[in-house]
Amino acid sequence: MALNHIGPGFIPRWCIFQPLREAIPNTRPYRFGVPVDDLTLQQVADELGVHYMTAYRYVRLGQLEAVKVGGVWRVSRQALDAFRAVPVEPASSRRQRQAPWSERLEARLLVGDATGAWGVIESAMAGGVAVGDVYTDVLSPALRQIGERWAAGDIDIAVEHRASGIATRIVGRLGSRAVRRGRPRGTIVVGSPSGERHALVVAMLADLLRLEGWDVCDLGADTPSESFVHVLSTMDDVTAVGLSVTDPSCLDACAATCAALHRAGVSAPIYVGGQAIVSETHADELGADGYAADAATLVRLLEGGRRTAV
Ligand code: B12
Repeated sequence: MALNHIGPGFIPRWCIFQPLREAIPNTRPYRFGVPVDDLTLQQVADELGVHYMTAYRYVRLGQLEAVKVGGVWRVSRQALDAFRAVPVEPASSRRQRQAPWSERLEARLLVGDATGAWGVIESAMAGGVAVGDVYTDVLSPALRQIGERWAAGDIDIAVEHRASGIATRIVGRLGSRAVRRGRPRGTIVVGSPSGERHALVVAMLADLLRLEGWDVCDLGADTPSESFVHVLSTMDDVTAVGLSVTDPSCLDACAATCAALHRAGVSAPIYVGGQAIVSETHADELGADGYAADAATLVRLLEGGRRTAV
C-alpha cells in the first residue's frame, strides 16, 4: 500500500537505483513522497464548505477515500471529485440499508483503520442493517474482496493480516449482539478440522446460528479430531455438528474428523460447509451426513429433519 504513495520524487537524485527512477512514469509531481496536489483534511473541509470534523467523519465512515501519510490524512483530488459526484439526497431507511457499506468497510480495512471500520459497521446498523446481514452482506464481501486483491498480488500479505485482525475485533464486538431471546431450538457444535486456520469463518457461522435461536458450542479453527470426539462425548442432546473447511488442503483432515466422530458413535448428524466444499456429493465423499452452503440452509435442513437441500 505504502508504495502507492511513494512517488518518483521520493527517490533522491543520487539514488543508486537510477534505472528504477527512470522506470517509474512521472505522471504526478511528488514532494516528500506525497503527490503535491493531494489535499489535507482542512483543505478538503474548506473546499466542501464543511467543518474539519465533518470532513474527518466522511473519511472515518469510508465515504471519502483517504490515506494516512506520516500521521496526516491525505485526500487525492480524484477522490474528492468522486465524493462530490455522489448526489446528496435525503436519507431514507431503504437507501441507508442499501448504501455501499461493504466497499466502505473494505476501504477502511485496507488502510488498517480499525476505528473507521467500526464506524462503518455502526453506521450500517444505525441505517437498519441487522447484525446477521452485517456478517453476510458487509463483512464477508469485504473480506472476500481483500482475498481477491491478495491473490491478484495487489496487496501484501501484511495488509490482509492487518485487515483480518480488525475483522476479528469487529466480530468480537458484534458477537455480544448475536443473541435471540427465548428457549434455544437445540445445540450445534461447530469448528474446523486440524490445520484449518480460517477462524473468522467459524465465528461468523456460530453467530449466524445463534441469531437463528440455536445454542452454539464453537470449537474454533484448527481443532484436532480427538478434541471433537472428546467434546461431543461430554455433551447431551447435540442436534448437529457443523464442520467448516475453507482451505482445500484441509479436506483430508475434515474426512478424518467425520470418520473419528462416526467411529466414536456420535449420533448427531455431521454437516460440512465452507468454501472448500462444493456439493452434496463432495460432502458425501468426505464421509459427512449432509452439506449446507450457509447458516440459513443448515437451519432449514434441521427444521425439516433433512440432510440435503434437495
Ligand atoms: C482472512 C483470511 C485468512 C486469515 C484467516 C484469519 C482468521 N482469523 O480467520 C489467514 C491469514 C490466517 C489466512 C490464511 C490462509 N489463507 Co486465507 N483468506 C482469508 C480471507 C481474506 C477471508 C476469510 C473469511 O473470513 N471470509 C469470510 C467468510 C464469512 O466467508 P465464507 O466462506 O463465505 O463463510 C460463510 C459460508 O461459507 C458458511 N460456512 C462456512 N463454513 C461452514 C460450515 C457449515 C457446516 C455451514 C452450514 C456453513 C458454513 O458460513 C460462513 C459465514 O457466513 C479469504 C478470502 C475469502 N474468499 O474468503 C482468504 C482465503 C480463504 N485464503 C486463502 C488462502 C490460499 C490461504 C492460505 C493457504 C495462504 C497461505 N499460503 O498461507 C492460508 C491457509 C491457512 C489454513 N491452513 O487455513 C484462499 C483460499 C483459496 C483456495 N481455494 O485455495 C482465499 C480464498 C484467498 C484467495 N482469494 O485466494 N487466510
